[in-house]
Amino acid sequence: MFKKILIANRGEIALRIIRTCKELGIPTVAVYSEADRDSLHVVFADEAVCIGPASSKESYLKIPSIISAAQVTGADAIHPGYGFLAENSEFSEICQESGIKFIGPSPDMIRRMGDKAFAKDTMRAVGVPVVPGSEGAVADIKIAKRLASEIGYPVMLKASAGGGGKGMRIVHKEENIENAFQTASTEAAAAFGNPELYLEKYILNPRHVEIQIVGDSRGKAYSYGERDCSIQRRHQKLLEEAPCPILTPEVRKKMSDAAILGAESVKYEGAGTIEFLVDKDLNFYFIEMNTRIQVEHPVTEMVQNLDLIKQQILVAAGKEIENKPRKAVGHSFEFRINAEDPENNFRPSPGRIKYLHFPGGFGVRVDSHVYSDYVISPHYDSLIAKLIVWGTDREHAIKRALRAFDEFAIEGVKTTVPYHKMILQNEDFRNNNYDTSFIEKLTAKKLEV
Ligand code: MV4
Repeated sequence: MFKKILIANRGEIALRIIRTCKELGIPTVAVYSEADRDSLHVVFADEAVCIGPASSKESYLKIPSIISAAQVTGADAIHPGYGFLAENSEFSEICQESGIKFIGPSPDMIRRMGDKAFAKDTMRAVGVPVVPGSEGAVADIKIAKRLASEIGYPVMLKASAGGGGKGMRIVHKEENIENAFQTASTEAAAAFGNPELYLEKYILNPRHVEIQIVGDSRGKAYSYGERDCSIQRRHQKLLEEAPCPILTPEVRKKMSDAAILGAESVKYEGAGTIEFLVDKDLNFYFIEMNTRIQVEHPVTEMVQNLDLIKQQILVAAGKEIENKPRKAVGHSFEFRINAEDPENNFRPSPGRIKYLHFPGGFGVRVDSHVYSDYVISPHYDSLIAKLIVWGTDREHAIKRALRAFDEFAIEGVKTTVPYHKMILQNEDFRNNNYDTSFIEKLTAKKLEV
């Protein structure tokens, strides 16, 4: 097992990883920027190294500083968390070259799954259902036009190096595809250094359902079930739930088996997420694979009674996975509490927390790094806490979530707590009658005078 693990991250996920390392008896090293001097992950870690000024580019993204911190403290493994360098193949490579175990997939795997067109081709080749569209990237506008007319409008243009909604364009009719192709590839080149686009049939108002996978070091992959992440605002997930309330046992099994097939076909190692779109007839289509632990991993932990960070560390240390998957028990939600003002277009609301009280009680978990008097920095993303609840079924989990939100007190900054309470009281949401257009429709309704 590892002698010492450095956590190359901050905020709630750094705390989350430190907690599991402590329970495993593994000493931890935190890295922090000058703006995070008073952050809890610095306090809870056994050692802490300041790696630079507030800006992420000069600190949490600065590979030489992070590698040096690991070397001077004698850390023999690095956990990247999510965001920052978690899916940076160069970082994974430099860890390998420095003799430090990167707790995640190989550089080659990160690169392959990071090319969304290539990832699709890989999945299609082994029979995982994918969205109908181009084979790989589309070379030019002429081919795009021909393909689109074969598939039928609307179609979607996506950047091969994009993902997570970045570099996507919906094209409703042929007269718009030329302009869309030009602008999307220019944007992709600017944003990702790669202009390549691929084309897909546009799936109308899908659900966004992802499968949690863990691949062991012997090429076997396990599925820990699905999460429904359809409640998104501008591709930012607001809340997630497990299990997905519209899947039948048959579709659930087929989707899980497809995810395992895809992961084993590339001998995937570590925690990964296979993203699908589900249409109104419960057909599912692979769209992307993420090679990191995700923000929403706790809802899977709650219904599987599993520590996913522990599984990641065990696999990276070449040990057998601890828990084999089981049928999900009960129902879980995660609500992302952001320091943003829902009354002001979700504008960030950094500042000092004047008063804070977190909810508790059976089936209530709060993953957060903030505390009373903590100053929320404007330098990083606005996620300040995740409220995770578990109930015996979806209705019970909703009731418990509302009870928990009533206990939630946070003063001094605006947060998305009121927005979550509004969603939980929405009839369509409570009746499980929603898809990825839910927030858009909710916003439109609110704007109606
Ligand atoms: C799609 C889609 C419909 N048709 N692809 C890809 C990245 C992921 N975060 C969202 N993605 C989607 N890909 C095809 N062919 C719908 C989504 C989608 C979505 C798209 C626009 C606005 C919000 C969305 C929320 C979830 C899924």
